[in-house]
Amino acid sequence: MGEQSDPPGTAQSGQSRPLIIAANRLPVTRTEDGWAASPGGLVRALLPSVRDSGGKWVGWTGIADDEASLDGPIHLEGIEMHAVPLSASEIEDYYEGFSNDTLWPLYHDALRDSGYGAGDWEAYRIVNQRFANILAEIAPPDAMVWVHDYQLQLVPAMLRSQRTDVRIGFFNHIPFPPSELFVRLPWRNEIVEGLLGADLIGFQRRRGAENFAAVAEQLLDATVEFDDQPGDSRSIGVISRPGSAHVTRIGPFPISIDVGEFEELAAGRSTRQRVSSLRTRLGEPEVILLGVDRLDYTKGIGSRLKAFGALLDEGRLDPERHVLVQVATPTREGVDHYREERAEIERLVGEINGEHARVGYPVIHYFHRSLSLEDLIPLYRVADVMLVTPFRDGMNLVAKEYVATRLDHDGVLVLSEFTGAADELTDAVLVNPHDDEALKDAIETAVAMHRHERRSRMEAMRSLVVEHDVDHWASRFLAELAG
Ligand code: ADQ
Repeated sequence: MGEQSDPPGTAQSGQSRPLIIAANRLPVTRTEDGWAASPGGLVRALLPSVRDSGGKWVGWTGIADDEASLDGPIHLEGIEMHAVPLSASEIEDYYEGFSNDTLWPLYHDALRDSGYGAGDWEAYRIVNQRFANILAEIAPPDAMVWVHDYQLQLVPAMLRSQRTDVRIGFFNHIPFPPSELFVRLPWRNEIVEGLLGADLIGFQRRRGAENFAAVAEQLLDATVEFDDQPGDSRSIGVISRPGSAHVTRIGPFPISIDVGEFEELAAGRSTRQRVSSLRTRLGEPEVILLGVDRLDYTKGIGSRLKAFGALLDEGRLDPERHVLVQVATPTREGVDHYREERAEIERLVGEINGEHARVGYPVIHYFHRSLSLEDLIPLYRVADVMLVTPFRDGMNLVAKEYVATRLDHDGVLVLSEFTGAADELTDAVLVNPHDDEALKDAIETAVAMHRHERRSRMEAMRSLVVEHDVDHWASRFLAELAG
């Protein structure tokens, strides 16, 4: 871990109210013998506080019409997990429909054909109410309830109307859009009302908090006061409404990763062995470029591939010296836009390899699959240039993971200005991914960067990531929520 931090929600916040986490998915997977925990960095950061405070976890198991959801809580990792049952049609309407086909593109200013279906909204409302009802039933007196992400924006107010003793936090993992976009949403007032049920709303960036403040003022006649000057990346704003004693604090809480885990795996013997064999298997190129993303249209994978292909076409990169590895995790395959995105990416990979590959040596090595950390980290270690070029991204943890694994203080990060990570990782080669020429220039700059400059930029980024790891994030949020 980058710094000695107290478990979130306990020592730093000076209290130990039971901590309840609510998120769309429970951190569990079904196995032949029952349930297994499936913790990522975020879950690992929160589990100790939930367990030590006698807290609980609430979410969907990931299985439609899961009868086991009705069998009572799942006991794993020393905590009680409460499953929220969802039917197949609710998954289609609440999750794939309203969450992923309406809110996701709108919040990422990735506007597609309008997907504002009243049926999807109704399912979203019903599922949010179900979460709130379960939380109201299982939360111990005076608990802190931390609700996560855009699938559950109505839960704070729905819970507050049933339980005034609990403190309610909400964290938005994705961007919060500017009001010009947000007000397209037919149910815009309901969403803002829902969120304002919270005592504290965290955003990845200051800009998200400001965007939310603007819509609260515009739509609900709220008053917002920030405790500092606009532009301060850490400040807290207070939102109040006429005739209501309840106030909501808002602010930026940039999320991070479990740095210690990445460093440990990166330093391990098996990683070192895999790194050298990977370079050999890729044909000993001079420069290995890497992209690692969920296969999502917001991640800008297609533009990145086109920029790489154009640099080869123009002779600015050389297929014998430069190769790109692109790993794309399958995601949301039930949503049409995702199927179209996959087809386009695979067409581009075929086209560019068709033009530039030699027998036995593709210029793009493409993998459509999810990798274990044991397979992912050697890729980060072998990559001379990491390409993180989303059109919009709340934070982007891949950028931080890459930096955390570079124990050699080498490697160049090309990073989109439109990620939350760009606020902190200012020593990356920052780029506007909508600008094709700028994208090509940024890749070329990264490939040609001198070792001395690579080192000084990576050292600066590493010290920032090491200091601000996921425990730091969780502790700050929970201390503010308790305060
Ligand atoms: P995501 O959109 O999923 O998260 P990101 O932050 O990059 O984006 O996290 C992706 C995670 O998946 C990383 O931990 C990465 O290692 C992993 N991953 C990606 N491809 C993989 C592969 N092929 N195999 C295995 N693992 C892979 C949302 C928001 C982000 C925000 C996070 C956390 O969209 O902006 O940073 O939540 O708040």
